[in-house]
Amino acid sequence: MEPQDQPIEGGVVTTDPADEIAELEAKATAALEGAADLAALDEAERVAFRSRSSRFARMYQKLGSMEFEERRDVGRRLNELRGRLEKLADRRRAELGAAARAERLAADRLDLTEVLPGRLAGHLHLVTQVREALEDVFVGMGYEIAEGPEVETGWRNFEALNIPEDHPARSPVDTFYVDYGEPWSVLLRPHTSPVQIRLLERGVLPIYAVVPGRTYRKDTPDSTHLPVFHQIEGLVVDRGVTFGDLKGTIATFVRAIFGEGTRTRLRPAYFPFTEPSAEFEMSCVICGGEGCRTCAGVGWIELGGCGMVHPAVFEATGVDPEEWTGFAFGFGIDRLAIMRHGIADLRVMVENDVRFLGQF
Ligand code: 2NL
Repeated sequence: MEPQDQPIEGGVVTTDPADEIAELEAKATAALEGAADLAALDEAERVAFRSRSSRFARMYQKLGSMEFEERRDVGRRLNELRGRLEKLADRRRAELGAAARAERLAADRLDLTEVLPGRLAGHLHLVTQVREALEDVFVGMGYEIAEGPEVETGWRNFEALNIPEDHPARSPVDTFYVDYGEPWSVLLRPHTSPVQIRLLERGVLPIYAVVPGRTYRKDTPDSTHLPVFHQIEGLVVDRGVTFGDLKGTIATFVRAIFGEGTRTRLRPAYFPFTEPSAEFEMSCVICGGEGCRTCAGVGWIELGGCGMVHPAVFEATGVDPEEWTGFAFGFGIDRLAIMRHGIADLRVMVENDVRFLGQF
């Protein structure tokens, strides 16, 4: 005799409805959870509570012969049980659906890098390779990589960077504005600095970050300009950061990318978002500083700009300039890539001639 079977007077064996519901639930739960595919789940559902001959349906039919109190009680339990089983079946159906989808995606996967007879193997674009090489160098120095949106607010691109209202970079002659929100309030970022502004706004300090990404300026393409290009900017904010730390960081990454013998120098410059500001240059990759056509005879090649973060940038983003100090730098990844690989013209990067790009 099963424990839930209760003998009652007259020797008739019957079952307490509460025990029967519990047993039904245990069996149905096991069947639903154990269903190995969608067909098995449909069948388990049918047997458990959907079909008219299910045990669930039979218990429902018995309600008609019960006294009012018991009918109300058992009816409520049955309805609650149906709710739980339906939820369980829905969950299992979602699990099985996700598994089937993952299986289908894995089966449909096409390896586009596979070498077809007579074809080149695909590989990362040169700009991506150089970007990843730069990221590796900075990750090795303990920096994090940060990314942000390419469509940004004028505030994060200009006001927060202490760039005055009448600065030429803000005019629609230089910057692509987007017709969204207040006039002139949204644009395609002309540098990656708005991502660093986001890091400062977040207020999690210290910051050691590099920000690589695509940037947009209304430049006519020539050997040194593209309207869509890539930048990487660095931002360090900590207590007691010096200009010497900045110089050492630039010297270190330039040697890592261009070789240990490469020298770097800083020359005074002006940016509204740094003070003091400098341009950084490296010894010419072609002639090593002797003077050649690539470096126009001077032995040095300009890479980018840098400086100590201006207190106005800290103030705009809610960072206390009395407590925190920082440096920042920025340069073009595409320009660095053509320098590193001795390419004379930036435009080859976007012409996408695989006979050219396939060499790298
Ligand atoms: C260049 C010059 C530079 C920065 C970028 C920066 C960012 C923040 C605060 C302060 Cl949030 N500075 N970025 C600083 C100096 C120069 O780039 O010639 N880029 C191609």
